[in-house]
Amino acid sequence: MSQPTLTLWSDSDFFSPYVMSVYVALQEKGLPFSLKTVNLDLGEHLQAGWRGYAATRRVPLLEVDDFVLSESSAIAEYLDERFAPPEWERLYPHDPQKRALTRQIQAWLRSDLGPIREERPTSVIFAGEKKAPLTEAGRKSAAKLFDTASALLAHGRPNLFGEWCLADTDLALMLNRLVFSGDAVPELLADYAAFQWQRASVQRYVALSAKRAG
Ligand SMILES: N[C@@H](CCC(=O)N[C@@H](CS)C(=O)NCC(=O)O)C(=O)O
Repeated sequence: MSQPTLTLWSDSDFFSPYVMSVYVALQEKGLPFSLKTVNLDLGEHLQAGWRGYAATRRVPLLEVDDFVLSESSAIAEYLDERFAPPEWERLYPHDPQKRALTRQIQAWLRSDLGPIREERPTSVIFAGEKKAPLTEAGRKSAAKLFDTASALLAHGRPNLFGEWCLADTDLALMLNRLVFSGDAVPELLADYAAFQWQRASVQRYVALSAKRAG
Protein backbone atom coordinates (compact mmCIF):
# COMPACT_ATOMS: atom_id res chain seq x y z
CA MET A 1 0.00 0.00 0.00
CA SER A 2 1.46 3.40 -0.93
CA GLN A 3 2.02 5.89 1.87
CA PRO A 4 -0.64 8.58 2.18
CA THR A 5 0.29 12.25 2.16
CA LEU A 6 -0.03 13.67 5.65
CA THR A 7 -0.30 17.35 6.57
CA LEU A 8 -0.58 18.64 10.12
CA TRP A 9 -1.99 22.11 10.62
CA SER A 10 -0.75 24.00 13.69
CA ASP A 11 -1.20 27.45 15.18
CA SER A 12 1.65 29.64 13.97
CA ASP A 13 3.05 30.09 17.51
CA PHE A 14 3.29 26.33 18.15
CA PHE A 15 1.66 26.97 21.52
CA SER A 16 -1.19 24.46 21.18
CA PRO A 17 -0.88 21.48 23.55
CA TYR A 18 -3.26 19.60 21.27
CA VAL A 19 -1.11 20.20 18.20
CA MET A 20 1.85 19.00 20.27
CA SER A 21 0.02 15.78 21.08
CA VAL A 22 -0.62 15.04 17.39
CA TYR A 23 2.90 16.13 16.40
CA VAL A 24 4.33 13.70 18.98
CA ALA A 25 1.96 10.97 17.75
CA LEU A 26 3.18 11.37 14.16
CA GLN A 27 6.81 11.44 15.26
CA GLU A 28 6.40 8.35 17.42
CA LYS A 29 4.80 6.50 14.51
CA GLY A 30 7.71 7.57 12.32
CA LEU A 31 5.30 8.90 9.70
CA PRO A 32 6.58 11.55 7.29
CA PHE A 33 4.31 14.60 7.32
CA SER A 34 4.38 18.24 6.35
CA LEU A 35 3.57 20.97 8.78
CA LYS A 36 1.47 24.01 7.90
CA THR A 37 0.29 26.86 10.10
CA VAL A 38 -2.69 29.17 10.47
CA ASN A 39 -2.43 32.38 12.44
CA LEU A 40 -5.18 32.21 15.06
CA ASP A 41 -4.58 35.82 16.20
CA LEU A 42 -5.34 37.01 12.65
CA GLY A 43 -8.36 34.71 12.46
CA GLU A 44 -7.00 32.77 9.49
CA HIS A 45 -8.74 29.65 10.84
CA LEU A 46 -12.08 31.43 10.45
CA GLN A 47 -11.63 32.06 6.71
CA ALA A 48 -13.83 29.87 4.52
CA GLY A 49 -10.83 29.07 2.30
CA TRP A 50 -8.98 27.22 5.08
CA ARG A 51 -9.10 23.43 4.91
CA GLY A 52 -10.33 23.15 8.51
CA TYR A 53 -13.19 25.59 8.07
CA ALA A 54 -15.69 22.87 7.22
CA ALA A 55 -14.45 20.74 10.15
CA THR A 56 -14.20 22.48 13.56
CA ARG A 57 -12.20 25.60 12.57
CA ARG A 58 -9.61 24.61 15.15
CA VAL A 59 -6.11 23.19 15.23
CA PRO A 60 -4.80 20.56 15.19
CA LEU A 61 -6.17 19.48 11.85
CA LEU A 62 -4.75 16.48 10.02
CA GLU A 63 -5.07 15.89 6.30
CA VAL A 64 -4.55 12.31 5.21
CA ASP A 65 -4.76 12.54 1.43
CA ASP A 66 -8.36 13.79 0.99
CA PHE A 67 -9.49 12.87 4.50
CA VAL A 68 -9.60 15.78 6.97
CA LEU A 69 -9.83 15.22 10.73
CA SER A 70 -9.74 17.47 13.80
CA GLU A 71 -9.73 16.88 17.60
CA SER A 72 -6.35 15.70 18.78
CA SER A 73 -7.39 12.49 20.52
CA ALA A 74 -9.62 11.45 17.59
CA ILE A 75 -6.64 12.02 15.30
CA ALA A 76 -4.30 9.99 17.52
CA GLU A 77 -6.76 7.09 17.73
CA TYR A 78 -7.22 7.15 13.96
CA LEU A 79 -3.44 7.10 13.43
CA ASP A 80 -3.08 4.19 15.85
CA GLU A 81 -5.74 2.18 14.03
CA ARG A 82 -4.63 3.00 10.52
CA PHE A 83 -0.90 2.61 11.19
CA ALA A 84 -1.14 -0.34 13.52
CA PRO A 85 1.44 -2.70 15.05
CA PRO A 86 3.44 -4.74 14.30
CA GLU A 87 4.64 -2.45 11.51
CA TRP A 88 4.09 0.74 13.48
CA GLU A 89 4.73 1.75 17.09
CA ARG A 90 1.76 2.01 19.45
CA LEU A 91 0.36 5.29 20.79
CA TYR A 92 -2.18 3.47 23.00
CA PRO A 93 -1.49 0.36 25.11
CA HIS A 94 -2.53 -3.02 23.76
CA ASP A 95 -4.33 -4.05 26.96
CA PRO A 96 -8.01 -2.93 26.77
CA GLN A 97 -8.13 -1.59 30.34
CA LYS A 98 -4.90 0.36 29.97
CA ARG A 99 -6.08 1.62 26.58
CA ALA A 100 -9.36 2.77 28.12
CA LEU A 101 -7.49 4.50 30.95
CA THR A 102 -5.24 6.24 28.43
CA ARG A 103 -8.34 7.59 26.71
CA GLN A 104 -9.82 8.54 30.09
CA ILE A 105 -6.71 10.54 30.99
CA GLN A 106 -6.68 12.28 27.61
CA ALA A 107 -10.38 13.19 27.83
CA TRP A 108 -9.96 14.37 31.42
CA LEU A 109 -6.95 16.58 30.63
CA ARG A 110 -8.93 18.16 27.79
CA SER A 111 -12.13 18.85 29.73
CA ASP A 112 -11.16 19.47 33.39
CA LEU A 113 -8.53 21.56 35.18
CA GLY A 114 -9.70 24.76 33.44
CA PRO A 115 -8.09 27.08 36.03
CA ILE A 116 -4.65 25.55 35.36
CA ARG A 117 -5.12 25.96 31.61
CA GLU A 118 -6.23 29.59 32.09
CA GLU A 119 -3.69 30.67 34.70
CA ARG A 120 -0.81 28.65 33.28
CA PRO A 121 -1.13 28.84 29.46
CA THR A 122 1.43 26.91 27.44
CA SER A 123 3.32 30.16 26.74
CA VAL A 124 4.87 29.59 30.19
CA ILE A 125 6.44 26.43 28.77
CA PHE A 126 7.16 27.42 25.20
CA ALA A 127 7.98 31.13 25.60
CA GLY A 128 9.14 31.39 29.22
CA GLU A 129 6.29 33.72 30.19
CA LYS A 130 5.84 34.44 33.89
CA LYS A 131 2.40 34.61 35.47
CA ALA A 132 0.88 35.80 38.74
CA PRO A 133 0.59 33.32 41.65
CA LEU A 134 -2.25 30.83 41.30
CA THR A 135 -5.67 31.93 42.52
CA GLU A 136 -7.67 29.81 44.95
CA ALA A 137 -9.32 28.10 41.95
CA GLY A 138 -5.92 27.45 40.38
CA ARG A 139 -4.58 25.96 43.62
CA LYS A 140 -7.63 23.68 43.94
CA SER A 141 -7.21 22.53 40.37
CA ALA A 142 -3.50 21.88 40.93
CA ALA A 143 -4.26 19.86 44.08
CA LYS A 144 -6.70 17.71 42.10
CA LEU A 145 -4.14 17.19 39.34
CA PHE A 146 -1.51 16.19 41.90
CA ASP A 147 -3.83 13.73 43.68
CA THR A 148 -4.96 12.08 40.45
CA ALA A 149 -1.49 11.93 38.88
CA SER A 150 0.07 10.65 42.12
CA ALA A 151 -2.46 7.80 42.24
CA LEU A 152 -1.78 6.92 38.59
CA LEU A 153 1.98 6.97 39.18
CA ALA A 154 2.01 5.36 42.64
CA HIS A 155 3.80 2.37 41.07
CA GLY A 156 6.92 4.57 40.86
CA ARG A 157 7.73 3.68 37.25
CA PRO A 158 8.65 6.28 34.61
CA ASN A 159 5.59 5.73 32.34
CA LEU A 160 1.91 5.48 33.23
CA PHE A 161 1.42 1.96 31.91
CA GLY A 162 4.79 0.27 31.44
CA GLU A 163 5.49 1.23 27.83
CA TRP A 164 5.19 4.90 26.89
CA CYS A 165 1.75 6.00 25.63
CA LEU A 166 0.46 9.31 24.31
CA ALA A 167 -1.23 10.16 27.64
CA ASP A 168 2.27 10.30 29.18
CA THR A 169 3.07 13.27 26.97
CA ASP A 170 -0.30 14.94 27.62
CA LEU A 171 -0.01 14.49 31.40
CA ALA A 172 3.58 15.75 31.44
CA LEU A 173 2.50 18.85 29.56
CA MET A 174 -0.21 19.58 32.12
CA LEU A 175 2.26 19.15 35.00
CA ASN A 176 4.87 21.27 33.25
CA ARG A 177 2.48 24.22 33.10
CA LEU A 178 3.10 24.36 36.86
CA VAL A 179 6.74 23.21 36.93
CA PHE A 180 7.83 25.86 34.39
CA SER A 181 5.95 28.52 36.36
CA GLY A 182 7.87 27.73 39.54
CA ASP A 183 4.78 26.41 41.34
CA ALA A 184 5.38 23.77 44.01
CA VAL A 185 4.95 20.34 42.37
CA PRO A 186 5.45 17.05 44.27
CA GLU A 187 8.90 15.66 43.49
CA LEU A 188 7.69 12.36 42.04
CA LEU A 189 5.46 14.24 39.57
CA ALA A 190 8.09 16.84 38.67
CA ASP A 191 10.58 14.01 38.01
CA TYR A 192 8.03 12.17 35.87
CA ALA A 193 7.31 15.31 33.83
CA ALA A 194 11.03 16.02 33.38
CA PHE A 195 11.63 12.43 32.20
CA GLN A 196 8.76 12.59 29.71
CA TRP A 197 9.95 15.97 28.44
CA GLN A 198 13.29 14.47 27.35
CA ARG A 199 11.59 12.25 24.80
CA ALA A 200 12.97 12.94 21.30
CA SER A 201 9.52 13.53 19.78
CA VAL A 202 8.68 16.08 22.49
CA GLN A 203 12.02 17.82 22.16
CA ARG A 204 11.47 18.16 18.41
CA TYR A 205 8.25 20.02 19.11
CA VAL A 206 9.94 22.20 21.75
CA ALA A 207 12.61 23.06 19.17
CA LEU A 208 9.95 24.10 16.65
CA SER A 209 8.43 26.37 19.19
CA ALA A 210 11.82 27.84 20.12
CA LYS A 211 12.58 28.48 16.43
CA ARG A 212 9.38 30.49 16.16
CA ALA A 213 10.38 32.56 19.19
CA GLY A 214 13.94 33.13 17.89
N1 LIG B 1 -10.31 19.47 22.02
C1 LIG B 1 -9.54 20.05 20.93
C2 LIG B 1 -9.04 21.43 21.34
C3 LIG B 1 -8.46 22.18 20.15
C4 LIG B 1 -8.24 23.65 20.49
O1 LIG B 1 -8.71 24.17 21.52
N2 LIG B 1 -7.53 24.34 19.58
C5 LIG B 1 -7.29 25.75 19.77
C6 LIG B 1 -5.79 26.03 19.79
S1 LIG B 1 -5.07 25.38 21.26
C7 LIG B 1 -7.90 26.50 18.60
O2 LIG B 1 -7.85 26.07 17.47
N3 LIG B 1 -8.50 27.66 18.90
C8 LIG B 1 -9.09 28.51 17.94
C9 LIG B 1 -10.59 28.60 18.09
O3 LIG B 1 -11.18 27.80 18.85
O4 LIG B 1 -11.17 29.50 17.45
C10 LIG B 1 -8.40 19.09 20.55
O5 LIG B 1 -8.04 18.26 21.40
O6 LIG B 1 -7.91 19.14 19.42
